[in-house]
Amino acid sequence: MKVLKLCIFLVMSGLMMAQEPPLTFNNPILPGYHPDPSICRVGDDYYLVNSTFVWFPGLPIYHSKDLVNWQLIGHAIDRPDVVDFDGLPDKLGLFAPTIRYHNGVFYIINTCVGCKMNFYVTATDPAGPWSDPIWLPDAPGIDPSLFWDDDGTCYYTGMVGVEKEDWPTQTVAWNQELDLEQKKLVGERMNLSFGHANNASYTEGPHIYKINGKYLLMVSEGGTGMYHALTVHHSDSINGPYVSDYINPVLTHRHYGEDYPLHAIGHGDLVETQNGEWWCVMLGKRRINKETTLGRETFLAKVEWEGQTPIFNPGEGKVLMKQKRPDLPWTPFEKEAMRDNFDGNKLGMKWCTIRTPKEDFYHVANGKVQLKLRKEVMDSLVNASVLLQRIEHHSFEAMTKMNFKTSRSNEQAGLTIYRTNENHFKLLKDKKSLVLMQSFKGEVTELARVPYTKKEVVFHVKGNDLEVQFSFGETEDSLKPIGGSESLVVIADGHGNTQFNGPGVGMYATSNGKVSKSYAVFDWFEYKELP
Ligand code: 6LW
Repeated sequence: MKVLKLCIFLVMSGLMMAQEPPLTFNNPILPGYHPDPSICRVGDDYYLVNSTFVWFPGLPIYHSKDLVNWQLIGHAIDRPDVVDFDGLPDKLGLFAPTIRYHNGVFYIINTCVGCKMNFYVTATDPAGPWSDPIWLPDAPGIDPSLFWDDDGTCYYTGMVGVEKEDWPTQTVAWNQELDLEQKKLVGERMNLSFGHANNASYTEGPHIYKINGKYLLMVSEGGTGMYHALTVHHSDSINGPYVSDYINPVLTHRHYGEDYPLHAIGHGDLVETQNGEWWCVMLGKRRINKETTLGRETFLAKVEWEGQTPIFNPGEGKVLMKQKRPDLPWTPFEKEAMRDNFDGNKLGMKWCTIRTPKEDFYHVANGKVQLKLRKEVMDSLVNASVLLQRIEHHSFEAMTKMNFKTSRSNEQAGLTIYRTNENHFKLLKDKKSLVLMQSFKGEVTELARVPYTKKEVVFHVKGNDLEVQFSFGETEDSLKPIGGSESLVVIADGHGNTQFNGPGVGMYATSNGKVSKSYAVFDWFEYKELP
């Protein structure tokens, strides 16, 4: 009996040890294409939103209880009729958002660049439904934020260029009262800050906080690349004057030089936990040999105060890839299965398309996705029949099983890695072959072609840092390479790519400009991080 009790004790202890929350967390907290983060807290719950440009649905809302484990709970822009991305290049669309909570209502304020500009949406449930956009035609510039003062007045804080630049790329952070009853800006517009540096470029991403009765304005400056930085400015009045903190920049990686593996740190938003800690989410770019293939990701850093001055990771002064996690209840969410078997009657929330769909082009039934072949191609600035999920790791593999046969030479379907309409890979099945194609700066190259006429095919892609290898087979156990080791520089920042968005991997079907009644049927899609 004693032995049995000892065994039970050891097993239980093992289980308890197994569930012991970690002491640290790893950055990025949201890997892959998660730029321009904004965060708010409601009680013990945290909500975070990112920019998404022409991905649809847009403005993903993530929920967390511990600032480390995040769960996608919805999108603020998820109805095709509320915004129109048609004709927009991949670098335009939904720029930096801000999420805030006031008197029982969630607000997300944002800019649809190239499509009616500044607007806000509201919801009582952050998972949605969100309201239709309330457009603010009088609000210039981008990067809007909201702040409620103690007297209940709501202020719109934004950034805009200046008419007569005293230095190149000079911009200004400004604010103005937002009358939420009339749903418009009212009163005088006030310039708050041109940034800290006397040649601060792209002062943007402004947020106002009121801490111990003083107003703190935090902005980004330097632009969303090598010189990105966070600076803070103080005032006793909401409309200023704002005095720059001597410690500026309070956070940057620009002084670490070109070879540092984490750069472009900036575009931050502060949050105070229910336990009185302060943390900041911000964007950053991880680099391999100076290349950024995953886009701008979301990072987390501790903030402590010395008077009115925020000190980021005291003693370190930089974003850390691992650090002591926030003093919050460890709350992991159930991980999604690596293989999406397309159960149910709709796609999981991680799936997006490019630009606003004008018609239903897929449906989910009987554990399959039926992707309609349409005339539209992903090389054009339209919504084609493409479904993507974010690539979130430098070492990953993706695989899908497709059922598609055609007698028409214009019909194709298969697997894609997509960054922009001009920079992507396609591994497609057509009338009698499988063809691997690369589009780089708009130049299309056929990398490989193999004869293939069977109805079913499994496509596979494996990414490892800057290399990628595509494969195919009748089953996932009989994969053979197609093409050689190709370069993921095709989807890296620069090289014709916007640095704003990020890469996705997924499914694509097209009839290349001709009418078609065909469908490509996908049984499952698998994505996983490789060790
Ligand atoms: C965003 C601006 C920025 O609106 O890039 O990194 C723009 N910061 O603040 C697009 O992401």
